[in-house]
Parts: sequence; C-alpha cells; structure tokens
Amino acid sequence: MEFGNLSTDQVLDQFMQGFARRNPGEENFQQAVHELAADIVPFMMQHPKYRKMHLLERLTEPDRIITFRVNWVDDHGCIRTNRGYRVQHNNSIGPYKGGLRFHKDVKLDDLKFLAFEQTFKNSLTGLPMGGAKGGSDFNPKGKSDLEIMRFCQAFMTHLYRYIGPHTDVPAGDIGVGSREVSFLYGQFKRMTNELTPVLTGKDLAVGGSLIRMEATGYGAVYMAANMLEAKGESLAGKTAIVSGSGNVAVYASEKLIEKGAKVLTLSDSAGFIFDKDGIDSEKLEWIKELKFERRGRISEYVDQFPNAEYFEGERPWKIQADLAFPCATQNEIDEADAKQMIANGCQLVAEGANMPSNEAAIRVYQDARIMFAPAKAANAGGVAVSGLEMAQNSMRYHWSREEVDTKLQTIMADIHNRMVEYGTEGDYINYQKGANIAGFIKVADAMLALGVI
Ligand code: NDP
Ligand code: 2IT
Repeated sequence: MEFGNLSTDQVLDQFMQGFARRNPGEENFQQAVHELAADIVPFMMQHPKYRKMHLLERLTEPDRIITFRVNWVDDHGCIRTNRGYRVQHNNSIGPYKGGLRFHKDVKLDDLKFLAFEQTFKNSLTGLPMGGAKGGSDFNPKGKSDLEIMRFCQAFMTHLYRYIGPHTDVPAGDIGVGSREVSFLYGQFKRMTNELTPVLTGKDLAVGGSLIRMEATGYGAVYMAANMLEAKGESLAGKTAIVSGSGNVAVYASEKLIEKGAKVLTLSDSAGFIFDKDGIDSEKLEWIKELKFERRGRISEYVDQFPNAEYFEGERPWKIQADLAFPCATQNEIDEADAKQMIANGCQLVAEGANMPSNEAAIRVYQDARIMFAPAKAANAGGVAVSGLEMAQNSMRYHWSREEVDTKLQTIMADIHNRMVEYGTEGDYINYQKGANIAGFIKVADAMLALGVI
C-alpha cells in the first residue's frame, strides 16, 4: 500500500476499489472489510511498519478456500446434493478456528466475511486461535434427526481431510448446535479411528465444555455490563429488545433477566414477539423447550402467553427500549431501524450476531454517541469458551461451570479494556475503532514475526 500524498479517504477508496475488483459481487465481504479498513488505514498511516509489509492486502485475502459437493440420502430415499465450504482465513496466531453455518441461503460471500471477522474476534479473545468459517446451503428446517445425522456424516466425510486439533477446529453457528457438532465428531472418529478433539461446542458427554452453549449470549451481556459500568450505570431496571430465538438470543436473554433487565422481544425469520410484561425466567424455560426440544416457531409464544403480541414479517427495532441485542443474523438493522431506536431512547447496542448492523446504522449510533459494541467484541464469548474447551481437552480435564464462567467474564472485561485503550476519543469511546485496532495489532505483529509466507 503506497500512500504518497493521498488523504486517508483517498487511500481507503483506492484500497476498496482494488478489493471490490478482486471480490466482485461479494457485498457482505466488502462491507466487513470496509468497516475494518476505515479504522485500520488511518492507523497504518501512522505506523509504517505495518504499511510497508502490505498487511491489509494480505489480511483481506483468505489463506485458502475449500468447496466440496455433499451428497446424502433423505428419509424418502431421495439423493440430495448440497455444497460444503471451509474458508481458512488466517492462522498466524493459532490453528484456524470458527463455526459452521447450515442455512439455505449460505453463499461463499457470507463465509468469507465471517472468516475475516473471526480472525480479529479470535485475536481479541487473547487466546491462540486463527480465523475460519465454513458451512453449507443445507436447510436443516423440517429435517428429521436421522437426516441431520446423515448430512453431517456426508459433510465430514469430505471436511475431515482439512481439519485437525493443530490445523483447523470448527464449531457451531446458525443451524449448527451441539447435536450437529457431535454428529460431525462421530463421523471424524469413524474415519480416523481417533477421538481427537477436532471440534468445539461438542455435547458434554463427548468432551464439550460447560458454559459453551451459553457463552455467546452471556458474553454479550457481560460486555454490555462492562460498558454501562464505565459510565457508572448497570443493567438492572433497563429494558432490552433482543432479536433471534436461537442459541445466542436465548442465553443473552437468560443473562439479562438474571441481571435484572426486562427482555421485551425475541424473533425468528418469520416475525417477532413483544411481551410488554417482560419475558421472565419461567417463560424463557418454555421458549428453550419450544426452540431446542420441539424446534418450533417463536409465533407459538403468543398462544402460550396471550398478553404478548406477534408481528408477522417484522423485526423488533421499533419497540422502545434502553438496550438492543441483535442476535439473529447479518444486516438485520438498517439506517431507518437505527434512527428509530435512537429516537426511542436506546443507549446501547451489543451485537450478539455477526455484522447485524449495516454500515449506515453504525454511523447513526456513532453520530448519536450511544454505546456500540461491534460483533467481533460483543459476541467473542462463544469462541472464547471454544478456546477454553480446547484447553480442557488438551489437559484431559474439565473445569466447573463457575471456573469457566469466571474465565469468560475475565476475557470479556479484558476485551472491553483493550477497546477503551484504542478507541477512546475525548469523552466518547469508539468501541468499533478500539476493537478493530486491538484485534488487528495482534494478528499483524504475528505476521510480521513470521515473515512473508
Ligand atoms: P441459531 O441457529 O441457534 O439461531 C438463529 C436465529 O436467528 C433463529 O432464531 C433464526 O430464525 C434467526 N435467523 C437466522 N437467519 C435469519 C434471517 N435470515 N433473518 C431473520 N432471522 C434469522 O444460531 P445462533 O444463535 O448460534 O447464531 C445467531 C447469530 O449469532 C449468527 O449471526 C451467528 O453467526 C452469531 N454467533 C453465534 C455464535 C455461537 O456460538 N453460536 C458465536 C458468535 C456469533 P429461523 O429459525 O427462522 O431461521
Ligand atoms: O461466530 C462465532 O464466533 C462462532 N460461531 C463461534 C466459533 C467457534 O469456533 O466457537
């Protein structure tokens, strides 16, 4: 990257033009890279050692992308074909690490942006993990347990060549929970004759970690608590809107309730529910059974709790609340949603999902100077406990719930402190900038140390 006499904006534009040419049509990847580069280009202009070594160019090109055909047989005996992927983005600070997403809309663009984000998120955790992401356009909705198992086995039959406890350690993401991870693990064991811990998020019965299931949602709430505390405030008595009703949303809600906040909404891809009385722990237990046992839809909540309302085809951002936890998927908050949230008095957004706010929405948060924890920091608790699962597996030992939870809280507090260190701008903490720079430095220093490889 040559800067000459160009301004920061010109350098950024020039870089992004080249990047878009190399990754045509990949809008999510371009968005994620632009969000990071907007903070890293000015930083590099002040730090020539990174600039000279072309680190931004190198860090925006995945190390390797693997795609493969997955054939499996459904319950009716029909042969089905899906596409599988693994994007190994960067392994400078540790083995490739990141989840697998099974969702009908999965495209390479999504996995490239997610693997890129994962590299900086994993760096922020302080644990030795590189960045990767994978998945398939397989649609798990409505599939039987046996179909899920057969798909996972077929997927691993190809993937097993590329992963290993020191090479690449996948985990779950949308559509992949401990059931799927454990089926994948079973097939890895069958193929290699080894019970090597090559995945995290495993069922507790086969070496999973306590608190892994809860970690992403809990971590996002711990992050929000740290941010509020920095302003002399707390979660108690605050209202919160949460999107999604999967792993992240449910456990973010659980921790919010425990901390005395009132959770007003949850959603899925068909709509959202609004419970003005608040979703309490008893109602949340019912939701866990609905989502994780019966695999039902969030609309069923209003049949069970008739005081609540269901808004079909809508997202929860118009509901007035102090706090927002987007925990469903990418680009679920746009500029108009963000403006509505600010007008309603929202003070804090903590991203449980990956890239849930688009760039225009983030500008609205920053212009309004509200607290905004970007995904790579706010949802790092999940992969952090994955790192702790790897550590426990290596020790052939396990920690108690309390031990893992305490370590998770420490990691989230450390991430908060590092964002404050690099993101403080007068009396405003630009957490986005703090996360981008702190996440970048650790990976960049490792790449400098390893040489041009
Ligand atoms: P789950 O599969 O458990 O739940 C996903 C939830 O999001 C469901 O309620 C789903 O609704 C909803 N959703 C998915 N796609 C869409 C869409 N296109 N539009 C609207 N709603 C949608 O996944 P997780 O809870 O694990 O993941 C949620 C987010 O958190 C993702 O962005 C993921 O990358 C991120 N994340 C997950 C981590 C983890 O450890 N699991 C770690 C860090 C981040 P429906 O059932 O209708 O599809
Ligand atoms: O986005 C994420 O951080 C995850 N889906 C978790 C990855 C992991 O390896 O635990």
